[in-house]
Amino acid sequence: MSDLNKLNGNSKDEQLEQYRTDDKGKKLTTNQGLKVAEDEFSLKAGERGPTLMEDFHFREKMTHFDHERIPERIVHARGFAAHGEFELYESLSDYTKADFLGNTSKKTPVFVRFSTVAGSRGSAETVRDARGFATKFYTDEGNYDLVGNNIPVFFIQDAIKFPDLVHALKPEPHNEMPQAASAHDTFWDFVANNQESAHMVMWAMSDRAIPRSFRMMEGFGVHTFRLVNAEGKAHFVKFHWKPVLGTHSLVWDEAQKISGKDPDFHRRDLWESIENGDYPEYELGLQIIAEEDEFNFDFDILDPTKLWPEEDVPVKIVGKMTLNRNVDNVFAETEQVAFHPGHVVPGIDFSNDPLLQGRLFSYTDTQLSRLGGPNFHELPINRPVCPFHNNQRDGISRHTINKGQVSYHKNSLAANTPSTTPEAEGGYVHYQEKVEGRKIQSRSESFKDHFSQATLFWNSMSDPEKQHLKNAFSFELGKVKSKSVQQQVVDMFAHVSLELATAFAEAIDAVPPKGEDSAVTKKSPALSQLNTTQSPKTRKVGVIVGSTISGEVAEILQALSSNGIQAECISDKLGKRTADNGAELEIMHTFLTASSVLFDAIYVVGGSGDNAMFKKEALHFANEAFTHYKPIGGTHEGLHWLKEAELAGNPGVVIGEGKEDFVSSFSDAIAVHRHWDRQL
Ligand code: HDE
Repeated sequence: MSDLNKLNGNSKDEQLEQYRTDDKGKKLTTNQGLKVAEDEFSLKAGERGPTLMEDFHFREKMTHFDHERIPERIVHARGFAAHGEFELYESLSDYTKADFLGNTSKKTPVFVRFSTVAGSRGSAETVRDARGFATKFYTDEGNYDLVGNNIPVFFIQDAIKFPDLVHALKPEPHNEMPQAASAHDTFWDFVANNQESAHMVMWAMSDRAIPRSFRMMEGFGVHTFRLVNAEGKAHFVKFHWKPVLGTHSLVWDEAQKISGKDPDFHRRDLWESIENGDYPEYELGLQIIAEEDEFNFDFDILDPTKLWPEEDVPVKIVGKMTLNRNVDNVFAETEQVAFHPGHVVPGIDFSNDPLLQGRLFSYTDTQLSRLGGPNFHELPINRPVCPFHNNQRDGISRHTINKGQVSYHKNSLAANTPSTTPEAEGGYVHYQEKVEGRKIQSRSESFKDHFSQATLFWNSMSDPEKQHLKNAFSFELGKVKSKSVQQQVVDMFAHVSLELATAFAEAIDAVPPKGEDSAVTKKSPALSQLNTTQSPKTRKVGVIVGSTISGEVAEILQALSSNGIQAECISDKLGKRTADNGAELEIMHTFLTASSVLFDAIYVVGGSGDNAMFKKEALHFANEAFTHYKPIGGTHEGLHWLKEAELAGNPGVVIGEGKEDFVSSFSDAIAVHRHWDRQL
């Protein structure tokens, strides 16, 4: 991390600075501060004798090591995080009294952790899964956590079913397979027998579940929350994060190959972008519904399996979050951060969504075993930047030294302090919603339509996206062993789309569905990724260069870089190469260390003196990129090779003699991201 980014007036960063330590250049000591003279050999009775118990340094070092691990998160174990800040474009004080949403002159420090859901802590990152998108805002009124996902709906409607969902999704207990995958019997058995999952399953089988980058995915608060203004007036709200670079995905074959070639693909991408100064940016959007309009929709706004179509309830863009600093220590920050949807500030409140209500219990509870006790709020990453005082005391690993004799409320010995704060002065008061009813355990009638929005999602997809859905269902159910479960899923998704269910029924040799297709014809264009922002910025191009390099290539790479594109050279060996105009190029990868799947585009230059093996390797990169619909460029020798291989002439394959034309056409092709109109 560059020191320039540190201590830039960011109050969380300043607070963390007190806890940072740098061991470089220091003397090695025990944890008691004793200088250590020997760290390579334990204390033994004689050169070849047994180790002695009195070797306190050995014991301390080994004991600490033995206890280095903590339980991984029960879900969202595999994650990566970064620091940043949030700026507000316009005051929302008409809707909420939350200071960080009212005051446009403030920059609020944030910490964001992205994650997969199903896999364990060491699993690959490009698996098919929802992604967690959890943001901690360190506001002056306390921490506010927006603990969301990159999919706007959820599998279940009531929190009581979460343990069942997760048991079904996680590796099967008798043989602990498969890791980080939903393609197995128990998951699909759960789906077929809990049909409220239909809508989220559509998202999970779509390209949304294989994002290209954490920087290129949307975030959603999922539940309906409440904004409450200073007059006590409330509105329902849904939160969105919109990535400035647009929402982009991998293709499934590529995602699986990346899992082997670079299981850290997403964290590497985030880490390197921040190190390069290409700071990931997301705009905050709000969908707002007046309380009096609660019942004006053909779905229940409390149902977390439903989204609010953006065409019906527009997303109001209100601010921007920029991630500009990597962590110093992944364990201390990313692993120990504790999010909780119940961490709110005045002006933000809950709705009666039964999934949200259950989450409000689970998130503190889980930290007690994960972080070992009730004092996890004292860990540096979790501390608010504003002061905090109460009568909570003691417990495992208490850091705070509370002075004084009083630790109870009410008291006279400390003049009844710490004292409560009236609402008008910033005390949190729960929204006084009128609630009455019988105690019942049932599903509301208004939560019983499981398929209309699943069909809305299907209807909104472009042709390539529909094909990807068919392929994903065919893949996942192709891995399911139970014929009965396969058939149940076919019959279930016939309610969503006959075309979809018929396609995967054929692929898995199940009985094709019969009956009427869904009557839902509505579409929401905002759901298709074909309608997202297209930009070549920060795209990574693998440039295949040979032993001799024309000076023009160095100029082309320079011009691509001025369009925000990152070019990295690949060849048969590492090292520096000098182009014929004297420019120096660094070969960062070889055919062994790189793979086309790690790049957004491939540019083949080649070299006249290169042998047949070199050309074969170069074309292997180009051909694989072609099957993943990626932009391909060719100049110099590469131009002829792409022609010979019959790749030239296809959509998204740019060959060029002239530098200017090539750079602009190739940059445009890169901005498109994937060329679906290619005939494979
Ligand atoms: Fe979570 N979830 N969840 N979840 N969730 C956890 O909390 C839970 C749900 C989400 O980067 C756990 O600290 C229940 C929806 C994210 O640290 C746990 C239910 C959404 C993260 C938990 C849900 C999420 C978690 C595990 C159903 C999107 C990772 C570790 C009622 C809005 C946060 C932890 C991080 C983590 C419980 C459903 C998002 C066990 C009971 C819906 C992003 O408390």
